[in-house]
Amino acid sequence: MQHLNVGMIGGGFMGKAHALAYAAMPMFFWPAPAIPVRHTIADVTADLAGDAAARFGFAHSVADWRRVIDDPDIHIVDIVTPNDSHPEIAIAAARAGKHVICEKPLARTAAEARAMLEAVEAAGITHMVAFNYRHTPAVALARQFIEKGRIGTILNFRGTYLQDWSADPNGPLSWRFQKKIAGSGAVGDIATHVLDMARYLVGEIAAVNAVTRTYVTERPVQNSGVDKLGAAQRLTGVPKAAVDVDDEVMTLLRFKDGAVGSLEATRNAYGRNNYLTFEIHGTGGSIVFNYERRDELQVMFADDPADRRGFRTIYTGPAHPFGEGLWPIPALGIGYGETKIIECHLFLQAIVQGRQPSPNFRDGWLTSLVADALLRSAESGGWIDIVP
Ligand code: NAI
Ligand code: SOE
Repeated sequence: MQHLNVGMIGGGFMGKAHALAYAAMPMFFWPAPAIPVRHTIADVTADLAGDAAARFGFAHSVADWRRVIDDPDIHIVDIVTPNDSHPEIAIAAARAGKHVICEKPLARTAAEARAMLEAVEAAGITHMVAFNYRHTPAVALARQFIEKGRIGTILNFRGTYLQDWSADPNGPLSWRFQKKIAGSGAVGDIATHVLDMARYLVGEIAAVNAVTRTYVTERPVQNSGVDKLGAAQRLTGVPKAAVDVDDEVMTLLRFKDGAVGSLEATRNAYGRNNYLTFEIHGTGGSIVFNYERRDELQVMFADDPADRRGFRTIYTGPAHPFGEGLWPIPALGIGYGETKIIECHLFLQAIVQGRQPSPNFRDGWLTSLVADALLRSAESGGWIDIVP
């Protein structure tokens, strides 16, 4: 069986999730398309990279990502760094002929994402953007119902992504609050996940009309060296610095095919944790999903007998998308890790078959175009058309 050597750049939260997926993917999907080998991990210092290698099972560690790109033994470059470094690393990796998977958002702006797309297309390598939530079996099942016409013509989409990890003003100033690193706040960080779902399930978005708000305009500065997300942390009695990104975005959506929609994304909604939801109504039924109950998909079909009308709950399992590789009984529990294992499987399958997986850098760029439009609409106070 073919072995593919992975060079990972970044040893933080997503480094952990992707490393877990490389280790576990062949245990779930067998025969695996190829065996991913955790070859080298890079971080910004030798200590951070060394720790990450020991923890995540990489054979080698380096303190400069360029050494991963220059290593002829590496086949895959996995970019799990903050958003500002995605373009430079991805473009260098593509030019060196490596296959590339890059975390979301693909870049800080659509212009950066476009340059990345051009580089990977010119290089002819396989590329993927890590919008993993669409790989939740219940979400893929929703798409199957839609593709089979089971809910008819889609009328509307209501999407939310609500979290509360940044509601406390004493939560630290991580890179996610700094425009020069993140590009934007809730827009790029979490609204893009909902936009990816909307594109996957309903189709291209033609126009948006958005408002954004920043509720906490300065935050305590961390001095630990390792940037903490801030979910469970409060820092008091230390200097503060400015937040220059949005905390929340709300928008109306117009889809190219005529459907309408709405999206709300905030990291300041006390009591909501990873409340990534959608509700879709069609001429033939409705579909409801909530990531906090991700084993379940609720469906209602208009042609159900009159005395049985109402939502039913389907528990995903072996009969559903990706079920052949996951657990043998429905509702044993799909986790965040499983979505990354499925993502890894789809990526390696595409590499071995010499084609592009979904979502790839084109999807990443199209989503960035909508994210840019949200920010421009919030500034101008009106509808913005999305023109690819
Ligand atoms: P993090 O802050 O936990 O980890 C980033 C790591 O990259 C740190 O170890 C940092 O030292 C390292 N790093 C920074 N610049 C580097 C460079 N130039 N070279 C090598 N290493 C470098 O960040 P996290 O949460 O892992 O986020 C990384 C990316 O993943 C972001 O783009 C974020 O938006 C995305 N993300 C996606 C998620 C998803 O559900 N798909 C979930 C969380 C993050
Ligand atoms: C923080 O909002 C965060 O880690 C995002 O960066 C991820 O993309 C999301 O999946 C979970 O929350």
